[in-house]
Amino acid sequence: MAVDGHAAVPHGTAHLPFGNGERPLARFPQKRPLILQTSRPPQLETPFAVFDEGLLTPNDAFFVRYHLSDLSTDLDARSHRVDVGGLVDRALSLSLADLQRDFPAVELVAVNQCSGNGRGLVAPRVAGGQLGNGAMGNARWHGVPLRAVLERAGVKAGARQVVFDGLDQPAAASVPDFVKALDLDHVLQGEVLLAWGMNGQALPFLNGYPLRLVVPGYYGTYWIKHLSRITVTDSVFDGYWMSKAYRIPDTACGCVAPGAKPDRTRPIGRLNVRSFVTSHADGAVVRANAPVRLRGIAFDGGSGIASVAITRDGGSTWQPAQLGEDLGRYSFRGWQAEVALPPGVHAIGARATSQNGEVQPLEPQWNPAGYRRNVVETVHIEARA
Ligand SMILES: Nc1nc2c(c(=O)[nH]1)N[C@H]1C(S)=C(S)[C@@H](COP(=O)(O)O)O[C@H]1N2
Ligand SMILES: [Mo]
Repeated sequence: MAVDGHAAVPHGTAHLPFGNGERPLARFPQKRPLILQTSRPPQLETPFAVFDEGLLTPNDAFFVRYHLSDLSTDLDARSHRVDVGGLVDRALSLSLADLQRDFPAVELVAVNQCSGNGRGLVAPRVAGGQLGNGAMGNARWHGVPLRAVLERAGVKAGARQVVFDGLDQPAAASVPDFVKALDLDHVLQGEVLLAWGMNGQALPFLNGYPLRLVVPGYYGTYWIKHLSRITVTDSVFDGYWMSKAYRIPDTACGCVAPGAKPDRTRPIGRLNVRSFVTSHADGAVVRANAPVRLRGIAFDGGSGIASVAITRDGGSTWQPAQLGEDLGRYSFRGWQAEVALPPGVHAIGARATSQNGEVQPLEPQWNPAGYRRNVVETVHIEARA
């Protein structure tokens, strides 16, 4: 399959909730019209209303993030191979059929969220893709645990990290290839998957066809698409995308005072806790003093959601929401709450608490790259008599 310059056909305009937030809607293969952030490489944001359609984000609406413009034009699930090498007893070269035949497959629902999700809302503004909150999605992933593949290869003593590369390449020599690494200990816990299935279908081309890494609870940056090479190393991998990019301040909150430069940084890791109202967009109008059912989603980095509460007064008082079906601790968790609003404009906030006690902050936490936004978001709803 190929994506060329003619693939993006305008389908109207989206308005993200910040200055210069107008974006064309574009239609790429296997995708419904999505918010076009860049076309080369394709970067597409999910229109927020999609998150009210259900807990699983449909494949054709799932966001797309790339760093490199030279996408493979020769992707084929029959000929694709992933090579496993480095500090192993036996180097492997596995086809999809090998993975499907030789290892027990598993399914897991997990959120893939870009580190910069919501960056366009960060103040003071920071450089990088000015995203609304649609650079996330929740899917049922199908694949084999990387641990089983590494056991087959036999990891040698002294191994420290596992390094991942996909088929996309830089279009300019000045841009480093997109290569990421995880600690071996992390991978050996067993949840990291080599996945070919997404919501019961093959991965869409733009989401990593035919094989991608799924790193439950971790930011999307580690979820390497078109995965082709896995290398076990005895060192901490220091490629550009680990040692320079995708780093956060090495402080307890991962944040610094707005505008400050951190003294030390560390690689970004787990998702922090977030929640959103999905039933009503900012500016929605409802009937005053009649029951209004608010609906939304919440998630965290894998401890699971303990509770969600609603505020109508900037955080002075909170009304508990009811949690919905539990699709697993890495999944979106639905919630709902009923309110009756007197006439006027109401600022409604939802705040989630995770099972490990993490709570969304009422004030935004800042870092230079605009990563890990998780402040309580506000939706204004107007109640009319
Ligand atoms: N091969 C490859 N994999 C990649 C990237 C990339 O540029 N190339 N970007 C990463 C980043 S930063 C994110 S947020 C996720 C996004 O996954 P998606 O495009 O399927 O939504 O892919 C990750 N995997
Ligand atoms: Mo990302």
